Amino acid sequence: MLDRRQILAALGTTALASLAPTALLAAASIKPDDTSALLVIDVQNCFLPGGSLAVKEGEQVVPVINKMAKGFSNVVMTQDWHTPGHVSFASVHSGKKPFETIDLPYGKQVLWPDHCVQGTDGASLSKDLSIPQAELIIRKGFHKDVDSYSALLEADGKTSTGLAGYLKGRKIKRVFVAGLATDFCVAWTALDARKAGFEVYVVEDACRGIDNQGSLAKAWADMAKAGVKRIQSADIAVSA
Ligand code: VGL
Ligand code: ZN
Repeated sequence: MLDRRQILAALGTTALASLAPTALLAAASIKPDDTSALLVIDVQNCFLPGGSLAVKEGEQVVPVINKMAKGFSNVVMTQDWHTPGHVSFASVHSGKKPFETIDLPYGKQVLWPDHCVQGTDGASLSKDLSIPQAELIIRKGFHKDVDSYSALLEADGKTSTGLAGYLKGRKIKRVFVAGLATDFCVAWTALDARKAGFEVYVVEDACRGIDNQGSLAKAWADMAKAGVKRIQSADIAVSA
């Protein structure tokens, strides 16, 4: 993607006059700074083609995220990291199938195929991610009886993962969220980051959703209501 300066140089002043100014300003208008962090959510083998909870087109987020990450000096990645026999697995609830729900002490829980079991290949981050500067990998969902879609707060709504404290300690004010899946871990992370006081952007083309019973539309509606900004990767300048 050309940045504004390159476009100006390429067009020259005559051609430029014929272009609407808004078209120029729309390109790469957001410049991540030292108070910005990219959160790369759960780009793990289980959520990619061939994985036990493969997200449709999940692999397509990888090149988009790799490119976008070049614009960030702060990158945090997350890893869904469940115990064997985790409470979110349909296989541990007799008579229940994946994508059905049950009531747990902390609320409604969608049940999933077994996925992202600690130390397994399925739980590994995609080998195609190329973000050498990533400074922290935060694991979540490691308490056997509590799920954690959010990278900040477990599903009981009170157990912190420590990520908000980390980001605040590093003076981060804006977070950009990308990865898998839009309607679960990305959305819950974005909503909790808003609650924790961060300015939050979700990069739509750097995410893919599961969309179980309308969950994708609901997630976008909840995020809009909470003041999460929905952007595209092209809106972000690659050089910080
Ligand atoms: C996720 C379902 C179960 C996600 C994690 O990363 O969005 N979804 N565990
Ligand atoms: Zn999970």
